[in-house]
Amino acid sequence: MKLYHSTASPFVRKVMVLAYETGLVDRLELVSAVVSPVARDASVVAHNPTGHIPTLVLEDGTALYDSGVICQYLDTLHDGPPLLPAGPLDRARALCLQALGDGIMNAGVLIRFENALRPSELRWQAWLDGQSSKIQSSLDVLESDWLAYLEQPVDIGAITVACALSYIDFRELRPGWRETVPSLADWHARFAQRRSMQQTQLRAIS
Ligand code: 99T
Repeated sequence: MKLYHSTASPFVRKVMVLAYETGLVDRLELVSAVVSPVARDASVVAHNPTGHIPTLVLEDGTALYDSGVICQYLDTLHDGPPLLPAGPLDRARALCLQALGDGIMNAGVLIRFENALRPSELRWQAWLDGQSSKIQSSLDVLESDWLAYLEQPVDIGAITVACALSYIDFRELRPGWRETVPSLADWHARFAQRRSMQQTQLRAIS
C-alpha cells in the first residue's frame, strides 16, 4: 500500500502512529508529497481530488482518504487489540475524541497556512484569533472531561489527540498551552514516549 506522506502533517502522523501501534508499518510504502492549497501536488490529486494527505492507495489502485477512513481500514488488517473499539458506544466515544483532536489539527493547519502562505497585507487577525480560540476551548475540554479516558489503553482517540498536541508545539500555535492544561500536558509527555510517537516525530520538509 502506498501512503502519500509528509513529515510535517499531523494527519499523516496519526496514520503512521496507528501503523506502528498495530505492526502494519512495514506494509506501507511512503510516497513524499508537498501539499498546499495554492500549489497542489498533482501526484496526490490524481488519487484524491481534495489534494489532501494522507491518501492511501491500495494494491488494486483503490484510493482511501481521509485520515480517519485510512485508520479505520488499517485497523481491520491486524490481529491485535482494535484501536477502534467494536461496541457502539465505545466506538462513538473514540470517534468523538478523534473528532476533537482533528478539530485542533484543522484549526492549527488553517493558522499555519494563514501565516505561511497568505500575503501579510491580506491577513485577518480576528480570523486567526478565532482559530486559536478553537484550539484553547478544545484543550480545556480535554483537561476537564477526557483525562480518565486518555489514561485507558491506547485507541484512535488518544492517538489523534497526541498528534494534535504535538502539532501545536511543532507550529508554535499556542505558546504556553501546557500551563493552561497541566494534567493534559503530563499525559502528553508520557504518551510521547511511546515508540510509535518517537518513530514519527514531526519534521519540517527540507
Ligand atoms: O489543503 C491542502 O490543499 C493540503 N493540505 C493537506 O493535505 C493537509 C496536510 S497537513 N492535510 C489535511 O488537511 C487532511 C485533513 C483530512 N480531514 C484528514 O486526512 O483527516 C499540513 C500541515 C503543515 O504543513 O503544517
